[in-house]
Amino acid sequence: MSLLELYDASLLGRANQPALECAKADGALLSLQFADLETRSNRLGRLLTDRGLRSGDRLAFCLSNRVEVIDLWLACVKLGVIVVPINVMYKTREISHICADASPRAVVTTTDRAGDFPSGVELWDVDTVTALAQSLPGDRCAVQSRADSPAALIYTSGTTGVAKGAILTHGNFAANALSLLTAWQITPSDRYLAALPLFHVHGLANGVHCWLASGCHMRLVERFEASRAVQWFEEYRPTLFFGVPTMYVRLLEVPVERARAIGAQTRLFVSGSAPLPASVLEQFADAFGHTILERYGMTETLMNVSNPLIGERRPGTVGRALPMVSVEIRDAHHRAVATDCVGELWVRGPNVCSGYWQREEATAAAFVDGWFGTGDIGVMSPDGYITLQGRRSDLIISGGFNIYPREIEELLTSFAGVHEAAVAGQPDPVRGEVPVAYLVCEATTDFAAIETQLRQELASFKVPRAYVRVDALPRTALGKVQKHLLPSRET
Ligand code: MCA
Ligand code: AMP
Repeated sequence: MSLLELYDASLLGRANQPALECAKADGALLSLQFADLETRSNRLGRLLTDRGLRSGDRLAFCLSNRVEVIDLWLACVKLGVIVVPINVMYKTREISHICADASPRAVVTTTDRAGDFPSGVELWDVDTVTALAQSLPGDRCAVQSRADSPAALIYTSGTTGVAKGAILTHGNFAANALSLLTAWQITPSDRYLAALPLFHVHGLANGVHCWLASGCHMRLVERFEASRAVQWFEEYRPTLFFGVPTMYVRLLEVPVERARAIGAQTRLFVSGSAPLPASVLEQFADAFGHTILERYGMTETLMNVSNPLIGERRPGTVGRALPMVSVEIRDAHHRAVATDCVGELWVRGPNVCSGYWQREEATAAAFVDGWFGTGDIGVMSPDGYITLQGRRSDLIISGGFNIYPREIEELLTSFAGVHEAAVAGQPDPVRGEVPVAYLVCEATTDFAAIETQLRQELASFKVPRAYVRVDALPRTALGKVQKHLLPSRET
């Protein structure tokens, strides 16, 4: 099944229904029906075809949330072109790796970002592309994709710190959407406030796909801003909100009467991408009158596990396996462990990616007999609720964005005078965790100079919030750094 068949119930079946609203460059609200989205993406598809893009080619985008990302996604799905989203916060080094690995035909971006791209990468200005497409025919021209045809390469890192492109197929996105629609009972009468970035799975595979597959209404905002969130909730009156824990922490600042009113009009608040602290869940319930529904997923697998819409949303757990998804907790020898015993989560289902782009070894290492090893450690209760307890790797999650310490450690040790480096997550009440760097270095090492250089090379959320000089890194007999023994500190 091509994803387009899933979208057609909305694009064609609900053609004259309101579909989407978002702010235009001048601040005025743009309102579109599904028929408008169909025509806009057909026109863009013509332009992509005229520029030589064919099924299986890659096209990247590096954009904040805007309607053109939706046009681009739909046009690519229609043509079988594989979309490569790039985090807008990434700097040249991070972008260069993705471009070299995925070799996209072009990157759709804004002119102000041109300096961040390596030479040799073809850049298409989003406004120019949109303007040119407007004069092209608006009738549909689509190729037939299959469930196993790749729809997107989404970059995510393993313990190595080298980002790999998870190959997500039409079938993966369709299965995820159908599973969430069923589990969370999303219907055409829902109103979804989309504040998550569309370059990640949470905003794209969950947000955009629940919208398109259900035919509900979506308000797309450029990015989440705590100071404007109340206004969006009060004006748009969403029934549905998906967020990362940092967003819910920020929403706790909403005055209590307004929080109650927002809660009264909203049907469902979902949290994921990072652990939701039980205290936030409780405070949110007091203020908004809603128990946030927490779920768990990964870029490679889309959504695996969710607390129920109806039934007990158990605090501290991520709930039970979603429809069509099998979850097993296993020991190091791939044997399933008993309930209440700790192990690694393995998953299998139509939601799981087909592997990593052009990385056979990494793909082979990730799968055993069709099961994918998530690297997440947890336990399952006798009634199937899963509690996550950590990760096999030392991944840091800050504001819902992933940080791989190894990437930063390698940069740090490239500075003259820095002999050894370890980066560890420090608890943070708003972002969940923030990175802190521990350095074995010369007395003359200039942390400010290191910071300046790192800001040029790393997305801002990856830049350490503090630098700590240590005499030595605590290591095991085998030389592995024991990060839990690093001195904790105030940031
Ligand atoms: C944050 N910043 C951004 C954006 N978001 N810059 C550009 N575009 C964005 N979308 C930058 C800010 O400029 C600032 O940079 C810093 O991040 C913090 O921003 P601030 O306004 O203080 O925001 P906040 O209140 O701390 O909230 C941050 C946030 C953001 C909005 C919650 O972290 C966010 O959008 N997180 C979502 C991540 C996400 O979608 N993860 C899903 C991954 P500076 O530091 O320079 O001041 S997919 C996944 O994990 C799996 C599959 C799953 O289960 O979902
Ligand atoms: P990513 O590689 O960006 O797809 O991040 C996926 C990782 O985010 C998972 O492997 C988990 O470690 C983490 N994650 C996602 N949802 C949750 C959640 N609800 N609670 C704790 N961790 C989560």
